[in-house]
Amino acid sequence: MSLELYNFSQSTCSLKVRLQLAEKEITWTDKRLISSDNEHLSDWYLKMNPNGVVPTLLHNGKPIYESTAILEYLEDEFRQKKFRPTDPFLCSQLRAWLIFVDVWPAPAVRTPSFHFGGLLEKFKKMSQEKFEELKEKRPLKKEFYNSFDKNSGFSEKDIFTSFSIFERTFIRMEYLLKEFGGPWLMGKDYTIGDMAILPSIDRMEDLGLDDLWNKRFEGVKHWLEKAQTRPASKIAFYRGSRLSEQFPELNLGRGANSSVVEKYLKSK
Ligand SMILES: N[C@@H](CCC(=O)N[C@@H](CS)C(=O)NCC(=O)O)C(=O)O
Repeated sequence: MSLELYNFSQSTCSLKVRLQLAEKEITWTDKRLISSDNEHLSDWYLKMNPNGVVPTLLHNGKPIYESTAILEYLEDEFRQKKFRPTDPFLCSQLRAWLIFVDVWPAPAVRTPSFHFGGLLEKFKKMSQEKFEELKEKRPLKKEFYNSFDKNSGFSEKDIFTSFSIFERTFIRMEYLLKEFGGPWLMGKDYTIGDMAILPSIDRMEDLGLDDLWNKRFEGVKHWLEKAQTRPASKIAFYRGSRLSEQFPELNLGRGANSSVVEKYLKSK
């Protein structure tokens, strides 16, 4: 059996799958790409993943892409240690949540990641010509790369929109925790629903934006602490996979951008 994961160390979408592989204790090969090398835009990679993004799972030579599709695939293929409910109603609730994550917080986390997390650094060093060339090569992300200035990042309006999407996410999480009785989003069992959102909220914390939920969404705060301390989370978030570790000069980490959050909360 061969199982390879093409991924970036810091990528929130890759982390969803790394969390699940660690939880299920599956042996896999780390095909780690470096985002600034742009190998994910090369012809050989686009043959496996026409979207030109990570992650891609290669299982016995078959490429599986879209992180949520990978989570479901691994549940179907590797039955040991299940992280999806068997009850059809609960399963429908889980799927609705996975769709919510893909539509709202997963794309929204890119704005603060690029703006505060050092991801702009590689573009600052790149010529405008090269930047334009790579933008054209991106099968799905051209519009996103058009929406920011490669030297100064995003507008305050875009950043605040991302924050309000996270608030919407926290409201939904508080609802799920209450509805199914916790401690996890789907009730007593940890599922791929928790793994799907953990990397995005961990990222917001790493960017120092945790005042968005501290003191305001207690359920989310406790859920995050509990999820981060799972042994599998420690494996997936290995040293060097967080932006605060990749860009120590930015002094990221809890509370680092609390003044931005304060401004946002006052503006509401
Ligand atoms: N919906 C996709 C999104 C994948 C995605 O956007 N991946 C990012 C890293 S988290 C990426 O590869 N970015 C490359 C780029 O922007 O060129 C999934 O969940 O797999």
